Amino acid sequence: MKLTVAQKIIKDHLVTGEMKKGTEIGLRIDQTLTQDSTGTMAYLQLEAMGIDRVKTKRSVAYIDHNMLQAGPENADDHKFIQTVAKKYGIYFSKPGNGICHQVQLERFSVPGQTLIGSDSHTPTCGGMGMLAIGAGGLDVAVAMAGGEYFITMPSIVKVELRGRLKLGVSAKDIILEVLRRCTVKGGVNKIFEYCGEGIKSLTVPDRATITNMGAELGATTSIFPSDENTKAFLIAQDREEDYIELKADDGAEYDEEIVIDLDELEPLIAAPHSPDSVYKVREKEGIKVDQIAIGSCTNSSFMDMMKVARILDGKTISENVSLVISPGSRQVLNMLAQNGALSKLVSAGARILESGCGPCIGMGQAPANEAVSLRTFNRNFKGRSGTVSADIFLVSPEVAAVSAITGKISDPRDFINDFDDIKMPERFIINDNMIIEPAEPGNDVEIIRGPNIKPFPRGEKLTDIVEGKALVKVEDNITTDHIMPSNASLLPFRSNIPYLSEYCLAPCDPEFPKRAKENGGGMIVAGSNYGQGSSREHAALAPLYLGIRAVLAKSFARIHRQNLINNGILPLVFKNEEDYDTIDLMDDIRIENALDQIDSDEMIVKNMTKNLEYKVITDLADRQIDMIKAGGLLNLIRESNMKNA
Ligand code: MIC
Ligand code: SF4
Repeated sequence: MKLTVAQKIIKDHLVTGEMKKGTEIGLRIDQTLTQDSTGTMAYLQLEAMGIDRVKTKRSVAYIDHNMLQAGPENADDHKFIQTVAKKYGIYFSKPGNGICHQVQLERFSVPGQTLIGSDSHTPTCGGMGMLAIGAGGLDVAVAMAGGEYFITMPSIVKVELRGRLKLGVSAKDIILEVLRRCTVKGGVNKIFEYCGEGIKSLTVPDRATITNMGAELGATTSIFPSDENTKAFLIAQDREEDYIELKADDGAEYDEEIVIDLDELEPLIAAPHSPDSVYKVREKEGIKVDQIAIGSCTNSSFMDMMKVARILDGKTISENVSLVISPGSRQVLNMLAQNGALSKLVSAGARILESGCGPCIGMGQAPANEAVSLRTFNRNFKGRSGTVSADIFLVSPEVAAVSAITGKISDPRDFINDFDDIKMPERFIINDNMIIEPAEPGNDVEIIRGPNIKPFPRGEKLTDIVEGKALVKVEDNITTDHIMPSNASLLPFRSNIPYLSEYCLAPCDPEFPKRAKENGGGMIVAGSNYGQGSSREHAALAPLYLGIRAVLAKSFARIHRQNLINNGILPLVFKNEEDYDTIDLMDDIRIENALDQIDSDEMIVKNMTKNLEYKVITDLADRQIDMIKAGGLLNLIRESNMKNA
C-alpha cells in the first residue's frame, strides 16, 4: 500500500488496532514534553502510577508559561517539576531557556519519531517531520510510563502548496488561509499533510509556524516531509545524525485535498475573537493599534525576529504603540544579541520580554481597556489577553513590525523592499547549559512540594443511574479558556483544583461554580466544538471537582473529549442537534441503566422536567468504556495494577 508521511510514522509505531480510518489505534511514543502550567498535574499523575523511571527515548519538562513570580506559587511548582524530572529520568529546561515547542524543535525533534506533549501546540514539531500530537497531562504521563497513546485513526488531508510566497507574505499567511477555508472545527480527527513544490522554499521554522497553528483547526496534527531543508536545519543545530529522509509514496491516497497557490496569497489577519475569522490585511488597513506583541510558539524563530529587526532598523515605533517582543528561545535571543539585531529592536523602542509564553497566555502585558492589540500568536479568544474588552488580531511578524511603525494596521508589501540579506544561519549558537540532565537510575533525589500543591480530584465508578440538573448551558465553540480561564492571577494555581474550580466556566456564567456546589453536581449542556483550544485537563478536573457527571454537546474538540473520558466524565453528543434547544437551565436530566447503556454506541437521556427523551451518541472505544466505568484512567490503572500484583 502506498502511504503518506503521517501513515508511515503511524505504521512504524502502531501497537494496537489497524490503520482503519475512524477506529481507535494505540501508538508507541518516542518523546514527550510537558510545560509548567500542565506539567505539575502531569507529574503528580506520573507519581501516582508508581513507576521508577520514564520509558521513553526522551522526555523533557519545560518551564515557559508560569514565568511571572508575583508570589511563591510558580517558583514552588518549578522546583517540584525540576526535582520530579531529575528523579524520573526527564530532561529539565530551566525558565528562560525558551518556549517548549521552539526549544523542542531546535534541540530534540527527530523526523520519523512520535512526540506527545501536554500542550495543544505540540504539533509544532510536525515541521520537522515528526508525528507530534497535543494531549492531556494524564495521557502524557501514561506515555512516559511506557504506555501507548490512543487516537482515532485520522483521515489525511493533502495540502499542496504551489509556487512561492511573495515578499511580505509569510508562513503565517499560509496557515491563516487554511483556517479561513477549513474553520476552527474543520480539522477534528484529521491530519493536515503538506506537500508540493511550494514547501521547498519554506524553512523548518516556517513549516513549524504552519503545523503549530494547525492546532487551531482542531486537527490531530499537521506534518511536513523531511527533506533537504530539514537536513540543513539539523546541520545548523549540530544534529545531522538525527536526519532521515521521509516523503509520501508516489500514488499515496489522501481523503481530502486542498491546493494553495502561494504566488496569489496576500498578507492575512485573524480578527477578534477567533483564529478563523480571517480577512486580507488590506480589508483592515488603517485601524489604529495600541499594542503589538511579537513572539509565541507560532512566530518567534530566529528568521522571524531577523525580519522584524530589519523592518525596525533605524526607525522609531509609533508614539501610541507599545511593542513587546519575546524571542522564542534563548538560542534565538543569543543569536540576536550576537549579530546586533537585538540592538536594532531596542533602538526602535521595543520592550524585550524573556523567552517564554508571556502575553500569549495572559502572563503580563494585558492591553488597556478597549485596546487594539496586534499579535503574532495563534489564539485571540475573547479575554485570553487578560483584558475582556480588548480586540486581538493575529498577524505575521512582518505585518506586526510595519504596523508598529505606522501605529495602524498596515500591509508590509508597501514597506519592504527585500529580505535578501536574511538567511538561515549555517550554524546556530548551541548552548544547552540550561537543560538539566536527569539523575542516574536508582538515585535518591528528594522531591520538593510547595504548599500550593493540593490533591487532585478522582472520579467515581459509573453508577446505574446518572442524574443531575443542567447547571449551565453554553453556545458553540466554547474554548478551554472559557471552561478554565488562564491568566497571571489564575495560572499560579494550576496545582490547586479546589481554588481553580471557583472560576470554572465563569466567563460564560459566573454563577456556575456556586450552582454546581449547591446542587451537588450535575450536567453541562453545550453547543458544537465544545472544549476547543488548549489541552489543559484542568478544564475536565475542575468540572469533576464540582461534581459534573456528563457533558451533553452538539460536538466536542478532540483533546478535551479525551480529557473528560480520562476523568470519568461522560461526553455525550446529541443525535439530533435540535434537542439542545429544548433543554433549559436547571432541567432535571437522568440516564437510567447507564451501566448497560454505556456498552452500546448510543444512550437514552431523559429530561425529567420536560418529559422528553434524547438519543445521544457515545462512540466510545472499549478501553474508553472501561475508563468511564472505573471513574477515570487513573482508577483503571490502579485496578489493573492491583490485579497484576
Ligand atoms: C495555550 O496556548 O492555551 C496553553 C496555555 O499553552 C495551553 C496549555 C495550558 O492550558 O496550560 C495549550 O495550548 O494546551
Ligand atoms: Fe505558550 Fe502561547 Fe504557545 Fe500556548 S500558544 S504554548 S501559551 S506561546
